[in-house]
Amino acid sequence: MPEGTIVKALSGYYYVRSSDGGIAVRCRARGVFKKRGESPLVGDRVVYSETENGEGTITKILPRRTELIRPPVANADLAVLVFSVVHPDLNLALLDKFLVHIEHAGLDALLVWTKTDRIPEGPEGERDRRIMAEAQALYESVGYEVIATSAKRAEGVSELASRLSGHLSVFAGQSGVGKSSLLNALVPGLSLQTSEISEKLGRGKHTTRHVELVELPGGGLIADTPGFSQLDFGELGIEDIGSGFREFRQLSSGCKFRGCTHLHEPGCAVRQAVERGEAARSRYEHYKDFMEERKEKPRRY
Ligand SMILES: Nc1nc2c(ncn2[C@@H]2O[C@H](COP(=O)(O)OP(=O)(O)OP(=O)(O)O)[C@@H](O)[C@H]2O)c(=O)[nH]1
Ligand SMILES: [Mg+2]
Ligand SMILES: [Zn+2]
Repeated sequence: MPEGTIVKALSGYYYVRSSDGGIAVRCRARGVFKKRGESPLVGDRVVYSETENGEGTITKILPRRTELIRPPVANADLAVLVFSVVHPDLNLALLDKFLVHIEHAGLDALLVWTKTDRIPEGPEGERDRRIMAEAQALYESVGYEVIATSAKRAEGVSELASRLSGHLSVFAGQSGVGKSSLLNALVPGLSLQTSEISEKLGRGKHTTRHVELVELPGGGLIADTPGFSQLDFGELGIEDIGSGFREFRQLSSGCKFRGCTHLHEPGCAVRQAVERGEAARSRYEHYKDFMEERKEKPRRY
């Protein structure tokens, strides 16, 4: 039976591209997956059988290397967290939350700022430029790569293209930050739908409604995904939150107590580093908020 990769999921159908290329076959999933609580994801390697009408049935999902639930993509090795610097404003709490999920799922992360062209030139744009530069310095100090882009002016796009080459990446970010626009800039001839954000509400209109893999000219695949603004900790345990902060994970070997939550314990190396200005207070504040939120919403089973 043929093997292939799910390149798109839409309205209960999965579009599977066979290993030898060609157009994708529209497939249903076998009912047994649902019964087992499994669901095929874009990026999955699958075995399928062809039915007489030119469609197919997915019969088996091959083991996954990675799995992300939000956005739902299998086998990606790089998450591209897309954040606009303005319209909507940079949301670093949401960024840290994404990072916790990405670290837990074992993907590498790349941070991309978008819409740099929308910062006004001159003194009017000074504040936004400072916020952007400080955020870049902060996340680079933690060990993440950051690329600032403008899809409109095609700035940072070739740098991004070379970073993505050879990877299966997934774009993630709020609605309206410019994920689809960036993909259109990366792939000549591609025309994914995009739409203006609501200036009144300051957020996007959920234009992209499904997950789809796009081939990059320089090699590699990237998944465009629907934007979202809410993200909970779902299946993550309380200890996963601390380990989702790279610098805390490193520092925690210096905490006096094993299993230190970095909240109240004496001799906490994380809190000491924050006090000394060696770890970012903003990240620590988000950590505390997340711990609080996680306690209020117990684990989902
Ligand atoms: N000025 C400027 N506008 C941009 C840029 N990138 C995207 N936009 C605009 O931002 C709006 C939203 O862009 P989309 O690409 O639809 O955003 P998205 O992240 O795909 O949104 P969803 O599909 O809803 O998740 C559109 O009006 C784009 O033209 C940019 O670099 N500069
Ligand atoms: Mg989109
Ligand atoms: Zn500690």
